[in-house]
Amino acid sequence: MTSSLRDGVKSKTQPVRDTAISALDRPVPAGVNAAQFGSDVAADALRALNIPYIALNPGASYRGLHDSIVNYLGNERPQMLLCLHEESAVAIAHGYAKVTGKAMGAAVHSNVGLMHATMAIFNAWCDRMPMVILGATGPVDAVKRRPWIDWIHTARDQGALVRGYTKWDDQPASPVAAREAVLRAGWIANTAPRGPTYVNLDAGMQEEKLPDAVAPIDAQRFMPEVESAAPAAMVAKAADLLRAAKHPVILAGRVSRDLDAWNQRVALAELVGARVVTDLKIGASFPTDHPLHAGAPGGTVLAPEAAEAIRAGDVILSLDWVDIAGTLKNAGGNATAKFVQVSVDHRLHNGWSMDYQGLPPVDVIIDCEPDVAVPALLAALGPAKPHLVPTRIEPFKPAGDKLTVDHLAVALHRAVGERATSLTHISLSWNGAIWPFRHPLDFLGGDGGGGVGGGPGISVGAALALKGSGRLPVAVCGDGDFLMGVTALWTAAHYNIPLLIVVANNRSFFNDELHQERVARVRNRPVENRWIGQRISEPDIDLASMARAQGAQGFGPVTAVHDLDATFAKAIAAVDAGRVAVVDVRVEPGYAAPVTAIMTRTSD
Ligand SMILES: Cc1ncc(C[n+]2csc(CCOP(=O)(O)OP(=O)(O)O)c2C)c(N)n1
Ligand SMILES: [Mg+2]
Repeated sequence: MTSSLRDGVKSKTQPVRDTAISALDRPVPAGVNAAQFGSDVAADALRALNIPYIALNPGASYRGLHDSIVNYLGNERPQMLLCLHEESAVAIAHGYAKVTGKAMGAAVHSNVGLMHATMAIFNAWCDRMPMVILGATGPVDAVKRRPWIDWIHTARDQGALVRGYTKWDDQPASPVAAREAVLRAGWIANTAPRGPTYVNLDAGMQEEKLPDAVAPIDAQRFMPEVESAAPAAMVAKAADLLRAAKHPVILAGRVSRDLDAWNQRVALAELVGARVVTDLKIGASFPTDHPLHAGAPGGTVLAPEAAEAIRAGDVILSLDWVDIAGTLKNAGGNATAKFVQVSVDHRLHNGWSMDYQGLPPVDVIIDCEPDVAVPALLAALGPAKPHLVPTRIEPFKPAGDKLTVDHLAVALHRAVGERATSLTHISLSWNGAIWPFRHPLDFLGGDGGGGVGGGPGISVGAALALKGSGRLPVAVCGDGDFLMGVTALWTAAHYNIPLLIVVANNRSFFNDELHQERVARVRNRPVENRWIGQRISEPDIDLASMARAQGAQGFGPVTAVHDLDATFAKAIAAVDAGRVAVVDVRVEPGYAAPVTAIMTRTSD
């Protein structure tokens, strides 16, 4: 791991390979040093992408490529990370990208593996995270197909399964075309707006013996680093607006994990005196205990202070905010403010997925990434003022003595103390007021697409990227989320990726209990029935045993507030010793009062 990760990931740095991981799954030397088959050429291109790992679940459609990675590349750069489900393979690549900003690889078998992978690909797409997904089809040439199995695993247009939520896909017809496709897939995935790409390698092409040696190319020249610049005229207009603003607001949205860029955002907010709003859907973008931060960060529900700041704002600067129109609606509207949008996201929008959200009013658009626009705005606005002193947030005191998610969060925060910690995932029940974020890696954001089950895999991928950085990776998952993605933990256990997962176990798909309550209220039917078809009990599931079954260390169930501290201390010690630790905390069902009020309201 590069030392810069300790201070903030430079978006252009790649973690170096972890020697404990690279010592695993070593093949006997195959003595192969020249490409002989179609898939060897694709493997060469994969190596040129400079990705350390490819998370996969195997399948005959890509047995050619599988052999090339093991016996031609020697299972390094990329090294295979075996996963028990395609959804976790893709989620691991997603989590890795959340930390590094860079694409990892994932490989999934034919149409069926890709079908398993779809939800995780959608999550990564909505989260604008890069990854290169390699897939395969049975032989396109029907003459080469094995009876039955190759026929069911061959589809006319396999990429169509994921085309609505990938940036680009291809099915190259020759080894040289496959090389080009893999390079293009890496280049497009890593270029903003980032996202998953998919290359479908014909089994026949992979297994074809090369008639002649393929002439080498200088692969890096085919993947130029794309640096976009902030258009000067638009920066000047935005700076004029901000300079004249009396109540400026910054919506700090999708930004990098870079610490310099973080500090520049703080400088900009301080220079213009803007209130800043952040969002739990995405990674930390601004210190949440800074005096200019408006209220606690929220997800679907805005803190009252944030809503008030937005309503009162005269100039609102969005740094690639996920949903300007929806946020305005939630805040109660603002018909007079001028909007400045900094984003390249519009380049990605398509007709399949509406994750682009409502069309917002925009008076000035700076068509580049926020990390590029903010220094340009600072330069246009003149020297920054001295830094403000951070506010002291009063310690949060959970109400009552029944164990709630708030008790869990307070005790967990106390248990990690002052050490650098990355929250790799949070539960739907999370209360943003408890845990302040002071560094871009303190919080990595949500699953992107609202696909439950991503939490464990995303956290394994993030922990992989953080390994050796000195940061403690900690995930808080709902029990529903954990149960859907639990087998991702085996991959973490096998490859010695330390990680702490705390399960906020309310023994329910509780979010949907609130939906049923709302429907019952609207229809004047008994709300007491909201739990039916939602509760995960009788029998209660032994989550610690499920963790142990994957090779992790399982703790709990913790059922009393006074047992939290000692259990978290033991679990963190296990993570420090290199283990995956899972703590099952039995929490009372329930969300924070404002969230419950909004979810169960009877009017729109
Ligand atoms: C793949 C998928 N299935 C179903 C849903 C609908 N859904 C949204 S939240 C939720 C409950 C999740 O349960 P859990 O992780 O335990 O969190 P809790 O609501 O209990 O806090 C469900 C089923 C979804 N978003 N994604
Ligand atoms: Mg639950």
